[in-house]
Amino acid sequence: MTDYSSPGRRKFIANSVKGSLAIGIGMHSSGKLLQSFQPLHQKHDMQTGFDQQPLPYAYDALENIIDAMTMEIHYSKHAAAYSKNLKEAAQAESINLNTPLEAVLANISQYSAKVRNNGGGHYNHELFWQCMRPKKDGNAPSGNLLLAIEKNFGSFDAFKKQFADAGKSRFGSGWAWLYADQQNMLKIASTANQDNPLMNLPAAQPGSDIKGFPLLALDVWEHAYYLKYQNKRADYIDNWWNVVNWDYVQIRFDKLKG
Ligand code: MN3
Repeated sequence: MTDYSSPGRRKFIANSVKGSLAIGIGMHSSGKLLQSFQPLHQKHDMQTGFDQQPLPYAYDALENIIDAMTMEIHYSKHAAAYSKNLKEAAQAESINLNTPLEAVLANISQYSAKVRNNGGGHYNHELFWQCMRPKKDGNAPSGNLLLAIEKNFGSFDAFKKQFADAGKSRFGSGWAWLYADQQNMLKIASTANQDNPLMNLPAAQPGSDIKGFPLLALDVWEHAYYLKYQNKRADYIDNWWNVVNWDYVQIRFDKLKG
């Protein structure tokens, strides 16, 4: 039960309101100019906490696209470490653990590399698990999401090719994204390391132009596929389409209207 009357909670709400106003006039509370950044974290029922949530299926549920051992190590070691390290960094940098993680990411340039790497790492993996489900024949989006994909990318196949290319061409470790930009246009991009489209990266940094609300996330770090696919990242991506949870992507897409 959330205690809205507690001093800490009131302070958080006051700071949130102050933050929203600051964003509204294009200024950060420190007085630094922001690049017309929208308060994306206000999509309230999509907010992410700092704790790792249970995996929504068993480790072997995505066989034979992603093997059980990869899922177990990925979830219980790699992803668990991002959450643990994020909480450590948050304490060290006086970040209120009741803050939605999206709000921290939207102001990531204020924080350390540890918050950026682990905050992104935790957020991205929480999203990634939800973006998958057991293999389904003819797996594809439908309805208004499919129409939007066709409108933005020409066809579902053209979208898949462009998205897969983003993942395949990411040098080193990173992610491929389908996201909605600040005009709610669908875009595809790849980010390095654990960066994501929610982050307000300084203009000079790679990926600073990728800003919006993430709809679909693909982890292309080697730890996501190496046990089964070794150096064949392209095969991992091609197979991954079979386990994409389009119902979940649709839920996120529907939030754009609100
Ligand atoms: Mn990973």
